[in-house]
Formats: sequence, C-alpha cells, structure tokens
Amino acid sequence: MSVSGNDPGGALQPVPAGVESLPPRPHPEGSGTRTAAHLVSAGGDLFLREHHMIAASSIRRIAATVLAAGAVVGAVAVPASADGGRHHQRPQVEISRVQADSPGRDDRSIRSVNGEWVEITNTTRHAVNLKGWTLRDEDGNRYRFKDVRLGGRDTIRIHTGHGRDTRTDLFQDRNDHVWDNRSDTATLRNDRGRVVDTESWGRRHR
Ligand SMILES: [Ca+2]
Ligand SMILES: [Ca+2]
Ligand SMILES: [Ca+2]
Repeated sequence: MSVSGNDPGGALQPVPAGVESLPPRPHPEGSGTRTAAHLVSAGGDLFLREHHMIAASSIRRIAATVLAAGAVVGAVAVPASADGGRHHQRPQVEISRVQADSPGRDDRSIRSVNGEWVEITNTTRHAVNLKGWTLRDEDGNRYRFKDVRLGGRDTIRIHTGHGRDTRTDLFQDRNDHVWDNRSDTATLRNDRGRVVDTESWGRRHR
C-alpha cells in the first residue's frame, strides 16, 4: 500500500479564483434566495480555505486509520463494543476445524498422531504472520508458531505429530496425541498473548 503525498484527493487545491472575486451582485428580482456562491463570497475566502483544510486532514486521518488497521491484522485487539460486548466481533483468524479423534485406533503411530489436527483460517483479505502465536489445549500443552505467513482467506492445518512444515500443513512434532477425543478446548493466542479464538468440544462444554 502506498501513501500519497500531502494532498490526498486534491482536497487542498486552491479555491477557484472565480469564487472569491464574485462581484456582490444584486439579487434577481423576486428571488429571495441566496446561492452558495453568494454565501461563499459573503463569508470570505478564509472560511472556505479552512473548510478545505479540515476536510483534507480528516481524509489523512482516515487514511492513517486504514493503514494502521492493515498493519495489525491478526493482532485482533477486539475492543469492548458499545453494547457491552454482547455481540462478539468475528475473529480475523479463527479455529475453523478440529479433528480431535484421529481416524481409526489411536495407537501413537506417526500416522495416527498426525490424523489429529486443528485448522486455522485467516478470514481477512490480508496476510497474517503467525510468528509467536500459540495453540494450546486444556492441559496447557502449547505449540508456538514459527515464522509462518498465512495468506488472506487461507487455511493451514496443524498436525499433532512429526512432519515437515509446508505452506498448508504444520507439525507440532509430538510423539503422542494432544487433543482429547471426548472433551477439550483449543485456544489460539496471538504474539501478544491475547486470545484470538477458542474452540471447545465434548460433554463438559455443552
Ligand atoms: Ca485425540
Ligand atoms: Ca481414533
Ligand atoms: Ca488435551
């Protein structure tokens, strides 16, 4: 994203010469209205210029806000909303799927342990770097993400067992299952330790 110069949208263009040099014309017969041009010439050049400058600085402020929002995508510092937080904002990166029960018998083989996984999805259009983010179960078993870029709208699957990380699959490199089949909670935190999303399953969470 590029940042434009000091004059976004050309809002600081000088007041058209014609406006301030309008002669104080008499009003047309029978017309009781004043046109915008008359008001401007009556109010003076200063007012019009100030107005333009305020508009320009507002535009700059909005642009800065948009840039900041783009830069912290994924940081998900969801502010308490004005309605008391009843409506939770949808997380920007969320736990989208969990396969807690590996297919077949759970025999601690690499295949079985890797049949257990959590998927997280970036719901925004902007890439997020997951470095320093963590994924944790209820017992405090923690996986820390390395320097992983999750593209906009992309999903990545985090397997429990051993394997080589790719763009679509990450591996916790554990020897045993971590996500309890019957009941557990996956908690995703960002690099500042804030909870980004949680996903619970099983009887205890009904
Ligand atoms: Ca499991
Ligand atoms: Ca199983
Ligand atoms: Ca567990």
